[in-house]
Order: sequence, then C-alpha cells, then structure tokens
Amino acid sequence: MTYTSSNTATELSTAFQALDADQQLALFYFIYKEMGNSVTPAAPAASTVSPEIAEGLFNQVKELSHEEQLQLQRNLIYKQNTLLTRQYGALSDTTKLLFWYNLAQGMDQGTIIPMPADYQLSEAANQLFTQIKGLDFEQQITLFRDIVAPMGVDPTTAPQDPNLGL
Ligand code: 45D
Repeated sequence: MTYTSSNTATELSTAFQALDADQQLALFYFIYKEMGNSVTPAAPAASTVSPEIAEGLFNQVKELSHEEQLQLQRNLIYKQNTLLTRQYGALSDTTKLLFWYNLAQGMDQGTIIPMPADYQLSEAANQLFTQIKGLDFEQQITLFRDIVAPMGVDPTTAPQDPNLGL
C-alpha cells in the first residue's frame, strides 16, 4: 500500500520537528499510546517493511543502558553521527517506523527507558497532539513516516568522519 503526502501532514511534520528532542519523544510516545491497537492490523499489508532488520537494530538498542537508550533516541532526532544512527539511516522509511514502534513497545515491556510518569507536554506539543488526533488513519501514517524518515544519518550520503571512523 502506498501513502501520498498531504499538505496537512507536511505542515504538521514541520511543526513536530520544531519541538525540542525531548518534546518530540514525549509527544511521539503519547501518540503511540493513543493509537493503541490500531497500528497492528496494518502490519501484514506492508510490502516494504523488514521486521528482521528493525528487530536487529532494536535488539542492539535493548542492550544499552537506559541513559544510552535515551541518548540514542535524541541522537536520531538531532542526526548525530554514530554507528547506530547510521544503521537507522540505512533502513527503509516503513522499517524506520516499525523500529520506533518496537521502541515504544519496549517501553511498555520495561526493556526501554520509560517516560517519567509526571512528564508534561509543552503547550505547543499539546496543540499538535490535538491536531494529529484529528487526522484520519492514512494521514497519520503519512505524518509519522515524514517524521521518522529524515532522522538518523543516511550512510550513503553523509560524509565520513575520520575521527569516528564512520
Ligand atoms: O527522563 O505499513 C523524555 C508498520 C525526557 C507495518 C524521556 C506500520 C525526560 C508496516 C524525553 C520524555 C507497523 C510499520 C525521559 C505500517 C526523560 C506499515 C524519554 C505502521 C526518560 C503503516 C522519552 C507503524 C522516550 C506505525 C524514551 C503507525 C520516548 C508506527 C520514546 C507508529 C518515544 C509508531 C517513542 C509510533 C515513541 C512510535 C519510542 C507512534 C514511539 C512512537
């Protein structure tokens, strides 16, 4: 199934990217919670998703300490050049989405650092949350792909960092 970009999703993804990394993470998790079980049924219809590849990256993240897990997620948002962010950048957009979904599930299962129970969304993030809830399912998926696609570092185009050897 293919999803075409709509202006609404584009505007909302720009607004999403304007939030700081922690607000993006918090909002993304609230979205995941809101979507609940409506995500799962889309999975069998997917053509370009590679569950084994998403899981391969997820399993590496799972082994990190909680602090490192959080840092990895911030690094993805800020496109910091690391081995894991480059691995992420090599995934297809739908596989990136599945990877984030795996992370959110890991938070619920206790293998990924949880959100502090009292964490508050900013006013801007809250407004965005309301708008996202108003989208239909297909627009939501388009938006999420727009959000996760540019994260990380694309290893096919990013210049090498001789200091890191990456
Ligand atoms: O201490 O076609 C803060 C597939 C700061 C199948 C924090 C699909 C304070 C194929 C940052 C708050 C299923 C892929 C801590 C389609 C602090 C297909 C931590 C659909 C600790 C369509 C915050 C997939 C953290 C979809 C750790 C729709 C936040 C997937 C982490 C949707 C947030 C996935 C995370 C979504 C959010 C994932 C990991 C919405 C993930 C959201």
